[in-house]
Amino acid sequence: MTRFVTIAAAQMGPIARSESRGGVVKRLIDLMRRAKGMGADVVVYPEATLTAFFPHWFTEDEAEVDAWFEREMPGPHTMALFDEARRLGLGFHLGYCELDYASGRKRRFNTSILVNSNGEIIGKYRKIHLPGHSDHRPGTPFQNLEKRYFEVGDLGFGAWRAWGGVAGMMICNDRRWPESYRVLGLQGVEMIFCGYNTPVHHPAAPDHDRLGQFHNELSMQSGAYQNSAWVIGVAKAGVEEGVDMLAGSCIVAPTGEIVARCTGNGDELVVARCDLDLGQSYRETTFNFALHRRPEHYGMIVARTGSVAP
Ligand code: CDT
Repeated sequence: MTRFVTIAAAQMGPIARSESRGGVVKRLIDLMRRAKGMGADVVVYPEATLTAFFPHWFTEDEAEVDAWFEREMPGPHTMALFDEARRLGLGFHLGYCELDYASGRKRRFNTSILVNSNGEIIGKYRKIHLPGHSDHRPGTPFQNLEKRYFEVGDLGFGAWRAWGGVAGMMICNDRRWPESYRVLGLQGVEMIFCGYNTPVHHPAAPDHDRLGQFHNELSMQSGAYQNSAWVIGVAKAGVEEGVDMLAGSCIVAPTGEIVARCTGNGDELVVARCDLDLGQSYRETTFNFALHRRPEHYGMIVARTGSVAP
């Protein structure tokens, strides 16, 4: 029997620096209710959903940084979202900034979770490919300080049985790296959830700006196709505190085709009824890993000629 899951990509418009967590959660709940009305089983929210994307600003004030992070999940503000998901019988994916004390010291991560329709957290991922820099760059129009405010994730790329299939997560910059998809693909992942906060302008390489949407789609479409998986890419869009953010949230099929795409810069939903068996013919033919993938041979040229890498 064919397995279908109806997935909603819940793009968020800009979040003001002054906007409260409670205000954001209201917006999330509104999107969730609308997604339910559109037949969704799962709602996918973006990276760092609960606040403005603060790595765009520099501060040395630890308390100010910590204020952007969640100490518990669900916490006082997010509990309402979990309650609503349970009431509606919907699962969701949420990106947020996590303050963690489990190791005996304070650690900050850029995190995402999978929550089932009983409101239980069933999967957690901490972002691995942190972009940007850790030093203050006052000459640029905005900062990209993820390397300053977050540690590299320590949970690997996991996969979980959920919604009748196998689900995995990556966060924003991870989507540009084939390794992210392949590690998930090797675990048989069938749906990959990825939130992003991508500025239209790239201060370190402005000549890339005109290609922003192309690179976004290129990365996710190739990742989907080469790993026979659905990829759901969900943006924080619009002009947020002076930073123009790339929109274009979309749902990509294992064929590599985009089947649904947001068209605006605000809070917006697109929904696709995803056939989880669609990847099967790719997994059994072109991308039959057991039959065609030959990692034991990939280093041979380096062994013969020496690596040119520095
Ligand atoms: N949040 C995040 O990871 N943003 C980065 C900006 C890098 S500029 C190419 C991204 O990959 O979209």
